Amino acid sequence: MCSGNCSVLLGDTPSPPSSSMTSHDPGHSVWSWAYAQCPDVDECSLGQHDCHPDAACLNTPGSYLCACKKGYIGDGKTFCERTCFEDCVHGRCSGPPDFQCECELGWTGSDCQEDCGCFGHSTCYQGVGTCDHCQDLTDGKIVNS
Ligand SMILES: [Ca+2]
Repeated sequence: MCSGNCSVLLGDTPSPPSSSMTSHDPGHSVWSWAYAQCPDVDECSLGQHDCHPDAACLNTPGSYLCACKKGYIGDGKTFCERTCFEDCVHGRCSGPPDFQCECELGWTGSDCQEDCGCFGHSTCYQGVGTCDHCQDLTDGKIVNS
């Protein structure tokens, strides 16, 4: 880990040229590379990360990120706890043991993103457009959709 200007010596020579050390000088051999920043280390592929076993490692310039895998939530390093696999858009996660989305009234689908088509007045466990329960004078299939 280094900060600021970073030079990496490539040639094994006791006395590199005094001033010009870039690789673009014609006729000169390459003594070193000078980087405004250190070349990035891919901590992920090198296994030099401390991501949680249930997290994915994402290499970034100068660092890396840890993100819990889909279906887990946490900081990616110290903990990744299981949650619903889907984001419950119009609902909430049931938690253990099932970790299924529990949809708000009128929404369905594994991620509660499908509108039942019941104007928010009914569940539709038999499918979109079939309102299960009579609430606020809605029942049965929608005829004008
Ligand atoms: Ca990196």
